[in-house]
Amino acid sequence: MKPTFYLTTPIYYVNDVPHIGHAYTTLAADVLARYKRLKGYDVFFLTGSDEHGQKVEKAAQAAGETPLELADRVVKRFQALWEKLGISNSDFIRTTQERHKQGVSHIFKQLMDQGDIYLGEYEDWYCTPCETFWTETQAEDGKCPDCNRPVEKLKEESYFFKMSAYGERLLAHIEANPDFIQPRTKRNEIISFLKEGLRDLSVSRTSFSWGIPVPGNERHVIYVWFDALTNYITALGYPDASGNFGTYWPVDVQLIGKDILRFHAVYWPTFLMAAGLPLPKKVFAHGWWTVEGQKMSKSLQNVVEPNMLIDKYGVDVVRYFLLREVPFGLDGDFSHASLISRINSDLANDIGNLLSRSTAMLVKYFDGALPAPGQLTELDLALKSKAETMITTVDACMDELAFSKALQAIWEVIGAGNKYIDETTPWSLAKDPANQERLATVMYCLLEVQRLIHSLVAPFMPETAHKALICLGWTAEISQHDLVWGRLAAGTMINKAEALFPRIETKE
Ligand code: ME8
Repeated sequence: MKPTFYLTTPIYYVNDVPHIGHAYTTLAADVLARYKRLKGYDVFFLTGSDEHGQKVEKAAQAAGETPLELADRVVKRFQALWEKLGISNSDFIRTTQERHKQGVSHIFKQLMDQGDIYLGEYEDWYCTPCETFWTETQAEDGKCPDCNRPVEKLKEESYFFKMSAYGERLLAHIEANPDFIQPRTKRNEIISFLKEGLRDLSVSRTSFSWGIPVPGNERHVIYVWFDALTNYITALGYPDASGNFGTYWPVDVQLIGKDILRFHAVYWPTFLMAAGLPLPKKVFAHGWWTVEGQKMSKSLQNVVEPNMLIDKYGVDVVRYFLLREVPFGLDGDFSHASLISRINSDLANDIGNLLSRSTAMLVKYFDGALPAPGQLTELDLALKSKAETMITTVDACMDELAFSKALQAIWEVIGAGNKYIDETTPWSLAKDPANQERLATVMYCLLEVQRLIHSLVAPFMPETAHKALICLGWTAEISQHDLVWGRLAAGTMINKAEALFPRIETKE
């Protein structure tokens, strides 16, 4: 039986349309999912949409729709983008689906029955025009942080989750499992937060109605984060453990942006502890993208639309750029200049050129039939050994979610391949029939190294790798057993490759 691997993205709010920030998390998850499948795992990859709560209710009101009409409309845009980006998710959960609502009611009721959720009173600052509660610190100077109008102290009946009872256990868990929260700086933030002690958490609202009703008290709807976080188990069929839930839980990796770490590293694990369920193995919070040095926002009108980028540059360029440009876990900046520079140097020059040069030579010197290699020289062995190192380095990087470092390791071998051509000068070997065996060896090494390169490029740029591997005469699925030197058989017919990536001409 294959080992399982379950990974998730956040479920995105349907009050906003997808932008590169959302695409980034989903893309990173997709690359990891594809890599794990290649390594022989039975992968379950979940994404979805977060459709309840006041934000969505308000956005629907503003658009003159019901919340569900709004959700139906926006969710299609997310799903269409994921398809266009080549996202290979196994399922897509919507929090308005029956399977989700039932699972949420189930866990909420269990926690109520065992006394971990109790009815109490919520007292905080309230902005009536905005219908929003604010904490003491948020409502600084007695003003609403949204509209700046005065707030008043208000009491509201609310259900509370006994989060305070789980803080110490969670802290002990984090300390005993150094890889649970990553990267390390984020882990430290959560540890400091927990050391201050946890308060009980208000987990229901009565001020609006767009949500899942509290079991047995329909005046309350369940707090949107309690509802949303539970998606990671309801999508697996929780509470029924006979199917996917039994197979895939606990989740191996939860990918999120740094903005929602506290929800995933504090609230979610304490809910799970209370429910007696195992905790996620890893939560990884990545950084945020700015655009040309500025925060991405609707009011600045600088929101980068992935559809537009894909139409202009192609899906693999977008996939490559987002994962190569910034080390996963750090903040990064999106700029057109750096995108174009990556296209021209890494893609057109490095990986594209290597393939077109070498396949053209093979067609020219051997009529497209891959020759068997002779004895490998030191130069050839050095290339082979670089390819082998790449395979182990990429594997280690993927375990750490160091996508950019993995790509760097692949590009080092691409660079070595181009250098190998310059050093072996096949065009001069071809001039003398006495060098035929040496030429055969050189050509074999050149094509075999690219088979390995493109096998590892495949999770990042599936279309590009597919095109390249077909030129290299490799039509089989890529499997981990083929991640060894020498699998490309002599006699394989090789096709001359078209340029994989056209250069983008820019005015100085
Ligand atoms: O928070 N850079 O949904 P959301 C990088 N529904 N990533 C970004 C980004 C940026 N500028 N902007 C957004 C929610 N993201 C909740 C989640 S999960 C149970 C519920 C990404 O639509 C990043 O992954 O606001 C962030 O965590 C997510 O989008 C927030 O999406």
